[in-house]
Amino acid sequence: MLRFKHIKFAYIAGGKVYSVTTDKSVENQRVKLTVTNEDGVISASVTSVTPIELLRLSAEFEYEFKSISRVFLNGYQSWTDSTEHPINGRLRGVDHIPKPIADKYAFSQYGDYTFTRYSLKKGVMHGFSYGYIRNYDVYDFIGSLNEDSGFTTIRTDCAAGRVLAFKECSELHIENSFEGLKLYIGRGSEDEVFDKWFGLMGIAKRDLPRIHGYTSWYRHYQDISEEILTKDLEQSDLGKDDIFQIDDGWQTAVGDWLSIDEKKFPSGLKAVTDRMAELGKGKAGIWLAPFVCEEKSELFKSHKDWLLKDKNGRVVKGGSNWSGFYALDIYNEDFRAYLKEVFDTIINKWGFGRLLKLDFLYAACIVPRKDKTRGMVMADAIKLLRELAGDTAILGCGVPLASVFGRVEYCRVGCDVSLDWDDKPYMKLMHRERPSTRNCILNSVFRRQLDGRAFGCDPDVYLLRDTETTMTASQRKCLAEINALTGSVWFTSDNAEDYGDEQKKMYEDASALFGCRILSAELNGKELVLQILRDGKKELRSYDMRDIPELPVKKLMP
Ligand code: 9PG
Repeated sequence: MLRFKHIKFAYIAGGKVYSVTTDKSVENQRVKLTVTNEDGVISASVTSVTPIELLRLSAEFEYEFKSISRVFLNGYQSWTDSTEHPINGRLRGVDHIPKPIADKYAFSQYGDYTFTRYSLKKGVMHGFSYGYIRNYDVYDFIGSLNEDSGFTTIRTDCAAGRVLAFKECSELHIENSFEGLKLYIGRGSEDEVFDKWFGLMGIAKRDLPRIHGYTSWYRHYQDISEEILTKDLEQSDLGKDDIFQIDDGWQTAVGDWLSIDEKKFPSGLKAVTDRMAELGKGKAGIWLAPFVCEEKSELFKSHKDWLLKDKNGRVVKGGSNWSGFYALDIYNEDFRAYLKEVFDTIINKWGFGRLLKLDFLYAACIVPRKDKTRGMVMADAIKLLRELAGDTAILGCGVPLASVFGRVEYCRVGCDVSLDWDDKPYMKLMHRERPSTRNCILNSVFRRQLDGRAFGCDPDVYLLRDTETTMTASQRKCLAEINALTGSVWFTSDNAEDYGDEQKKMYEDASALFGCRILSAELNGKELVLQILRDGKKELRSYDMRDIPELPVKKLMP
């Protein structure tokens, strides 16, 4: 069990720094720190009679790590690699990347790199919102109950037998009160600890149906058009309730969501949703990234006041996709009005009423404010999206997960798959959010407990085709089977017409796993071993996680 030691609290008042280490409530004339520890919930909240600036609020625990212990710490956002590690594990940030390259591609913006210290020491690892130490089938769990007031970083130092939980609050100015840390600490089986945690958060289990469908991304990337999509649609075997989701590439520029690329879609997007209805194939879904705009967009050029600024008044990059992109300020009223029009147009005028894939959401909270933590900003951003989407289902993507618990129907839990197993060798130098089929699979497995509790997990697509890909047949089979076992989203970017006997067999085998439960998952270096329950019987399945030398790419014949 994680044993609570004490709280560390520090703040600035009247230009002076004050700090205290305590396991119970303390107060002075100015500030009160209330510490409670009851029924597995530890909290530390702050009230003050004068304005103060917070510096640190953390809880320390002792833990006896064993050599067989496995450590899971949830990565910052959807795409961040999140897997179990041995107790001598390490995480790599972006410090190893030469600075000019890291700056050029704004690598630090995708994850936690600008505000989290990465250690080179073995066993020093961190994550956000929740984590556990697993000894065989016993989970020692730590999970925050109030991420809307600020994100919680959980950090282990396995060699020192220490676990720390930091509430995001440095530079936060408060006038009267701050909720602070609120942590559930529990021990039990997988179901016991996860059920208890979601119960304490007041998030009820939801029976979200598995959605089946097609997304254009991993077939055409941005190269889509009315002609291409109509052909995909006609050749697909989608049923009327499946989803046909148009991904990135329909807009003239990221950010300009009211401007459809007319060269690609001469009859507009309504023509595509109409065609779907006509064919009785698929319900309409679409991708957009509501909180960012690329450098070459009209929005970037003509609405500088909508751009998010850091404390020095500088615009904030979100990363290097497209022509490079910037974050937008969700508190700007004109920008909010624009988003309202965008959602109304997409849903009601163009007919995308079934699913919105809302992407790159982390950008909204890259910089905290004096009066709001990142967690507060992200919560406000998701509230806005929920209002704008109404009853249309949201598939969240590129988002700190705790902010969307119970608030979106579906959410991506890993990075992008790619047409390679672990992308090109030089890509391994990139950030933790980079595309990698292997990393995506591991995230799906080790975040599987969120499925049906937090939202329906989106493990990204399965790809069975043997054209354009360097993945071996067993790697493609692994991807499909893990998607079937862990997710509530069963999407592909393959064209079922291209399937030969091998693909058809893989499809049958994978979809036969729907409804089977993963009882345990062990990552032993190169091998992932799952114990699953199929028709009341236990079954072992093992998957090779090695990066096998690439195969020559078979090109798709025109
Ligand atoms: C559209 C794509 C697809 C995809 C999304 C997202 O870290 N990265 O470099 C990175 C690149 C692309 C990316 C995510 C991360 O893809 O996940 O499914 O919709 O946007 O542009």
